[in-house]
Amino acid sequence: MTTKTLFSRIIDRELPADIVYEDELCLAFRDINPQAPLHVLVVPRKPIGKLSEATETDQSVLGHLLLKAAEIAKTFGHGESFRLTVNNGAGAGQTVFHLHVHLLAGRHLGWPPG
Ligand code: DGP
Repeated sequence: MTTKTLFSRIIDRELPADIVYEDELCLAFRDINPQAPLHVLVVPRKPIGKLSEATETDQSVLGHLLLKAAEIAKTFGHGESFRLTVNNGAGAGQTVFHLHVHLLAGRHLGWPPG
């Protein structure tokens, strides 16, 4: 038996979340620990553990996540200035092993990130 990821449980409405967008391929909800005025996680319904585990068959869903993240940024008035981040692996700060794109906006975002 495989254990559902935390984000699969949110997708299946077993856990609450502040959902801002959903469609047949992805769900987007506010991060529980926001690092910017707008901090949304864009998550594929398919529980890919991390980006480095994605394959060619995931190409369209990966593109979809980026396009939807940009659309969501625009919806919230940040279409011209936002950052997308994918943490891949514990060493890069990944804590939830269900691929997700962080959408951050609404403040100055320094470079390089920490
Ligand atoms: P990462 O470190 O890249 O794996 O990001 C995981 C993010 O998920 C982190 O910013 C906090 C967020 N998070 C963890 N648990 C929950 C939760 O139960 N609900 C929501 N909305 N966000 C969560």
